[in-house]
Amino acid sequence: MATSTRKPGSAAASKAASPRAASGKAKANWTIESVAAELLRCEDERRERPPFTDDWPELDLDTGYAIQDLNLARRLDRGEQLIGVKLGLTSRAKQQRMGVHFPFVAWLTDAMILPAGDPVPQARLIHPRIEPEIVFVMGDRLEGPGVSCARAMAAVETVYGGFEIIDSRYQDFRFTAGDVAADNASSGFFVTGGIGVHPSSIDLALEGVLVEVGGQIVDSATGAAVQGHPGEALALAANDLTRRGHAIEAGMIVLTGGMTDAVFAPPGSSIAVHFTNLGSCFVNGGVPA
Ligand code: OOG
Ligand code: MG
Repeated sequence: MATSTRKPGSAAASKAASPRAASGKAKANWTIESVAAELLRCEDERRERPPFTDDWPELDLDTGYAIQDLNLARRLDRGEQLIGVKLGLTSRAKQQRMGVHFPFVAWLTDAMILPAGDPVPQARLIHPRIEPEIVFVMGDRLEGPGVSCARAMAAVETVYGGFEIIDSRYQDFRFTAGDVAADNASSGFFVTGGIGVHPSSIDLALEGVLVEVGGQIVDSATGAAVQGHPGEALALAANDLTRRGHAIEAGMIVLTGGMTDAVFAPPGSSIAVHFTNLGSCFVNGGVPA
């Protein structure tokens, strides 16, 4: 894959948490390396924890991205393949729920693919939630700066409906932008639906989705909920990644962000997302881990 893994940025890498003597309680002296290692341990051990910014308020978005990139390198070192990118908090519904009011970008590897029809892998997850997303498969490489929605859409080969299973490593999904960027935007698993169309054959701003939990429709949206048009989210990702020294490569998958608020997916639950033109995807909450 041509996309390189950036070394932790020197500006961000030089920041570290300083113990707060004033509180009278010794605080962990977090660094980019130690936060990255702790997040991967939490993921492997299915362990939730408080957000790092409780101890390290200076952990900002750029520092979070440095941690995210370090953990991408660790994921690749252990044999995972980089297959795409995901956007987080591109809709107002998601931003309002999570209390972070701007979008950001994270990585997808092949370990995050869930075959359609598989249950939620509870044994690998802490508190999974499901959100419907418009998904792109890229035909051409996309690199900023200055990528527009139109140029972004011209680089898309196929559009799918799908859903993401997010799983924050933070207790109660409580985090700041820096925490959640570090945590690879709560990545867990994702599923793409069975109907793929060329972008010119669908009006994505008007593409509707219904979210069904246990046979009841609990939420709905159209593609316009995602930055006005999911192509705007793709352009945003290309421009943001260029700033970080990366590009969106041909063949990559792009999850453009939850269109509605996410719904919990405990064992025994039964969830479906129904798109106007892009078909339906179903997932079973499975059995307790
Ligand atoms: C952050 C991940 C957000 C989306 O599509 O907005 C995300 C979270 O909500 O825990 O994947
Ligand atoms: Mg998502």
